[in-house]
Amino acid sequence: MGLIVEGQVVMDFPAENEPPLDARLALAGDFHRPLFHYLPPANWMNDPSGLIQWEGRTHLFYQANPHGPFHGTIHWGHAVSDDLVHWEDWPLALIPTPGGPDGEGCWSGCAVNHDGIPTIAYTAVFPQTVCLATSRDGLRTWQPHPQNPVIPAPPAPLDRRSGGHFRDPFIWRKNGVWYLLLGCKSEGVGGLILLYRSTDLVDWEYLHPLLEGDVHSRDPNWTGTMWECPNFVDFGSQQVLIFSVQAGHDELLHPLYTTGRMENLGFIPDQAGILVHGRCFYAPQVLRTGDGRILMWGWLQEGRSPEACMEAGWAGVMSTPIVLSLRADGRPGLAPAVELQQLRRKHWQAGDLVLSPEAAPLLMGIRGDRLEIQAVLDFGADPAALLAGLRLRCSPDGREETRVFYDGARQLLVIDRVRSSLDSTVDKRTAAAPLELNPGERLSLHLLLDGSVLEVFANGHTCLACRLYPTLSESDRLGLIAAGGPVRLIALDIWEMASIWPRPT
Ligand code: DQQ
Repeated sequence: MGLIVEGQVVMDFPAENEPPLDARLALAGDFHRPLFHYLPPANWMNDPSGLIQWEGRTHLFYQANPHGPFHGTIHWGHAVSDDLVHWEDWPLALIPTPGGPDGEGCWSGCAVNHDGIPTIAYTAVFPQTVCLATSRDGLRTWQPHPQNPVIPAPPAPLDRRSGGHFRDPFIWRKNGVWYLLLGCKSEGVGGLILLYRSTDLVDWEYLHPLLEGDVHSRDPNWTGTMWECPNFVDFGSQQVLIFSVQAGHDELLHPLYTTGRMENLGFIPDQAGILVHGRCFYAPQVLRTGDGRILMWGWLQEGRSPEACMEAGWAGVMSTPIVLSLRADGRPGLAPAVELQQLRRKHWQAGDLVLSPEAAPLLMGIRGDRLEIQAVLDFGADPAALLAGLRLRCSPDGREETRVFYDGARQLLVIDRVRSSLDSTVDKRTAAAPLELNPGERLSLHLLLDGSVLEVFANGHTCLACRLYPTLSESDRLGLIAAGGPVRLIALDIWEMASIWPRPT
């Protein structure tokens, strides 16, 4: 059951006869390990893939390496939920077939309901091709399609310029026709999203690039060299493309969005930006739920070394479920799904107090490393000179702390990790997102802290995520910050959050 890798014991993925909960228990006590965000029992995970609702249950597949906490021989892991919050581990869904088109891995893709037959479209490697798998037993086991690969190579015009990088099928159906997007690159030009269509999911006609990047432009954001994991989200009057940006070789930046309108199989772009800031949240996938919401999960990357992941025995975690909407100003709205509220336990409340720089108040008696925090701050008529927010994961001696604040002068929402850990090997770069407050607009912060995971949502549209690795077990204190002048704290709510697993893990 264990595998020795370079002197370390690495948990092997639980086989059918080894209940996943036991594998989870083996990692209990690791205070960096999240308890209310989904992650596999052990080892590696990356992108969410194949999100689908089937007979009232939500199926979350994900990129998994069952043989260790590193990216290699990628399989599809599988978890199932009744409420979007608690998950059951199911057996691996896709396993590379030696000698087959996916012999070296089953990379990202999607799942659709093909007239009653659950069908996965995924990236088989190497070379990168699109393959199908179907299930006849309620999504438990999956069989390869006899005509695999159904898209065997990049389209002729991109044969050489893509360098074979074309992957991550995303499929939807409109008026009886299936449409498919693939992420791609054109050397020296930029990232691409390719559009295909089909009537049977097997024969695909390549149409054209739906969106193209410009590797030479930085306006409004650099869009990198390769686009991965495209998503098409239809809000009726507007459509949104979401994709993740790779820079150079293997450097993963962040997901971008472009809003616009799909017309005559073309896409007319409108606004564009970074969907989630912090260089941690990557490769999101969306799911339209039965009640009409668009939910999104992303992969929260580690911010520690491969050696630290080997020692921990796990790497990668799924983001919280995020509701994606389109706001009146045409920008995406982002907020944690309300289902998370069932995990709220002990509650602390404070309100209407003035945070003055002289008395940056401590939150006495409140401790925790699994918390939901909501704070409403009023910066008054001129926020330009002010800075205010929260301190968390603080040690009593002040050696470790992470600060989350709004900097009015720079109009930035900031996660300052410079002193987040005494470990010099972990990522402690400051993460920031632009955020402009309209005159009189308050700042509504919504934080989710879960071991090493920190997600920050602000004013229903700005989102930052990153990882924290404090070394001291007592780094679980909280405090408030104010600088430049007084800021009013209108309301503060803090909840301890329950684990999503039935036994302590
Ligand atoms: N991860 C997958 C690829 C995808 C990348 C491989 C994004 O299919 O492009 O695990 O993280």
